Amino acid sequence: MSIRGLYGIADSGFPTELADQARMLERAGACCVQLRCKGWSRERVQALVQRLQLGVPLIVNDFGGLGDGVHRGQEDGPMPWPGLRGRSTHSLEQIDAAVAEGVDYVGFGPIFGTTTKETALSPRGLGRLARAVEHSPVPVVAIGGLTLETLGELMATGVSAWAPISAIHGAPDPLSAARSFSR
Ligand code: TZP
Ligand code: MG
Repeated sequence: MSIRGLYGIADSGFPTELADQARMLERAGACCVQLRCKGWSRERVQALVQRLQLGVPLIVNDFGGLGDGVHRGQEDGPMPWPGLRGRSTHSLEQIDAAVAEGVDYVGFGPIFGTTTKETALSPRGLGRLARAVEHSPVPVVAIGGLTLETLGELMATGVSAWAPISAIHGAPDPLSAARSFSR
């Protein structure tokens, strides 16, 4: 499995059922699907994971030991083992620290302004993303304010994958939007 192209995120902040979001992302060609269920208990996420049968790796935000992998932010504690492991990063120093703990990929962002996640961080921009891509020995997944309009510039940085949320789940036709991101 490689982290490449569309990194799908099913997000509980949107009204469509999480399982339907996840299946739609797989159908659109996402390389993997992350379940981002903010405020959910471990048991509730576990029940969702158990009834989801996807043909791509299922990565769970925050909780380890449920899906094929885990994604954690800077404040979410050490990486569980085994499985695919990803860490959100916002600087080259954080990339170095994530690589030292043995992650399989790093998230990097927010690239642009976002309203999906409350963050005090200023947008990193494409310049810093390009430096992160050059610096990182593991695949970089761009996140934050991504749109189809800026996908070309984003890809020009050489980034391995990208994780748009509202540009997919807030689109009039999410499947069509996801397919356009999946290349
Ligand atoms: N981490 C950094 S920005 C972000 C996360 C989870 C949210 C990205 O959502 P959107 O709607 O694509 O800006
Ligand atoms: Mg987290």
